[in-house]
Amino acid sequence: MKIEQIELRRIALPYVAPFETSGWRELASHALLVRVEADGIVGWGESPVGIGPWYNEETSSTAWVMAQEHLAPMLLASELTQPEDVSAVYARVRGNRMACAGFEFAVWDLFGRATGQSLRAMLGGQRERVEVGVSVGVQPDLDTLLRVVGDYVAAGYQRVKLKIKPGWDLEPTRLVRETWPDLRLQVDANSIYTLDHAAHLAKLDAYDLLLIEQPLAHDDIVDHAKLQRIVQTPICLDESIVSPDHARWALELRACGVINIKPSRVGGLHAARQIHDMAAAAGVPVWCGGMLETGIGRAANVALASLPNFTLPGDISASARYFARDIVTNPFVLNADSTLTVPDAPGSGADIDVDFLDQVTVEKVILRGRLAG
Ligand code: OSB
Ligand code: MG
Repeated sequence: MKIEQIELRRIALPYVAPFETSGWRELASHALLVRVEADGIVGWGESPVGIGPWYNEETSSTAWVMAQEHLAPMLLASELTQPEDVSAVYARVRGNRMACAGFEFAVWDLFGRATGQSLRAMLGGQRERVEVGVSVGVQPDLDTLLRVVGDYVAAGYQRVKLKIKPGWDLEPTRLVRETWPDLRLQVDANSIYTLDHAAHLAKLDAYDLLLIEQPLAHDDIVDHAKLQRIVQTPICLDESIVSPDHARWALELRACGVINIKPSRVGGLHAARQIHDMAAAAGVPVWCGGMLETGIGRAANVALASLPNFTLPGDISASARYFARDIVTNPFVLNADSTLTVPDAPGSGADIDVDFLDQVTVEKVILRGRLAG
């Protein structure tokens, strides 16, 4: 199969509330969307890049440039027999994995729609529903935190993740744990601490947490291995695992007890599945992280999370937790058992709301392959 046409869009889609981590604050999705077309069939993908290089090195602007100057032309020049081929097309690209992932998702979606297979079936997923939780940003004060967490618990979320940073770690965690003794609870530091904080981080062991996510540098594995020997709670790596090789290094060094897999962070679903398989072989559980995706990226995450070693709840909340209105006509809704239902329609199952998408599109460009003959 040859991709005949690629449409790229950058969007600005406001969140229902600002999202604040240890290092940045975001008010809207600035994702790059990729629409691929071949033989009259269409596939959509999302690169959930942020406005600045705060989570990883990519931004909405770098992805926009990469997509037009390199990634779209490379894909248009390639012959594809299966979605996994996209990894080979982009093997020469250094970094820029989120930009690549948007194209890769779109090709999976296209192949699924062309063959009538759901993304879950193509990936080998088994579950019909996946357990999910909610990621709660840094709040202005403890009263607000209790109200926000209380609202999510009341909405049916059975697992909560708190964003932490120095000055907003032990107290918020203790308070939430005391208020909800049985809640499945975990924390995420987004790379703000150093090994000097090891004794401080070990105090989190008192709060019966599922895991402590990415406490140390975004590109570190070795110091996390040292920290895991001091802290009892499983360390979970997010930012540090950008490829299957990085997962292998972390597993060999026992740098973490859990891996957060975000397909966008590792360049796509094929690499994500490889990491899933390696972690399963090592006896390390994984869960699906999120990047505040729209309904397009969310569908890819939900399908991936149906694989067997995704045994911890994902950061894949219902669409309403992020957006007043999503860019799909079939947004994800939370089931009473704190799960989302995995779509079984062909491809990702996401139905694009093109009218609304047009309203939130900031820039759009169409690229075509060289005509045959
Ligand atoms: O570190 O997991 C993270 C959002 C944006 C960037 C990084 C992270 C997050 C989240 C939110 O924690 C997860 C979600 O609900 O999509
Ligand atoms: Mg994280």
